Amino acid sequence: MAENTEAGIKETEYPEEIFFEDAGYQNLMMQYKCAILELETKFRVLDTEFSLQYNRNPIENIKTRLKSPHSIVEKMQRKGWDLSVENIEKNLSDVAGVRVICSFPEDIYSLAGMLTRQDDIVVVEIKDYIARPKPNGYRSLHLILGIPIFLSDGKKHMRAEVQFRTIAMDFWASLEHKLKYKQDIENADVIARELKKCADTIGQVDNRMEEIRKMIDVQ
Ligand code: 0O2
Repeated sequence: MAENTEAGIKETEYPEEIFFEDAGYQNLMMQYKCAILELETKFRVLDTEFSLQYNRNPIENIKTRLKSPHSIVEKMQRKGWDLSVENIEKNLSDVAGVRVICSFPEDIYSLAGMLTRQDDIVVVEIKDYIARPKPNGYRSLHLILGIPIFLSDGKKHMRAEVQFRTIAMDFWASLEHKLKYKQDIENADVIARELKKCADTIGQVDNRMEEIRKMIDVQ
């Protein structure tokens, strides 16, 4: 908030705080929350049906998050976009985020296929970091989707990011994310090399576990 001083009106250090209290921003965030709810329900329905068909649950866990005001400001500044409700909606695809943790790599592609074949879902972009891991070893399947939400005054399509990972990929990514934000780390390249080795091992273990499950399934 701006404050009066002897020298006159002093600019606030955090003018964004006013923006984030704005009704337009709050309304947009409410809509993203609805998109998260819609997606989460779709995944729970698919998991329930899959478990009856195959006698196991492909989804270990679903995590959802609304991008924090701090992360929104950071990304808008990094990309050079002015902070406005319109610009957030137009440019950011990951304000609504859903992370689906699966048991096996094959489940990721089955679930992604089942979801994207639904006729109310629009596929905006697919980034397959499992088929093509990032140079640091990061693995995950990212989908940017358009999903309808039904409000009192009609239907609206919202964009959302879905990340699919196995338990092992998620373990790696969570740890790597924490380490990345540590300041003044010594031996950064040694650590990066070790993380890459772990990521590759994890990729192999995921595939071997899937083979073992298939061997058990045929019995
Ligand atoms: P948070 O807190 O997870 O939401 P940009 O978002 O512009 O940097 P882009 O192309 O949109 O780039 O990103 P991309 O590749 O689709 O990845 C976006 C998200 O994927 C990240 O969100 C992470 O959640 C995850 N991710 C991508 N690469 C890595 C990685 O190397 N390590 C880990 N641990 N996670 C990764 P945010 O924005 O970082 O934040």
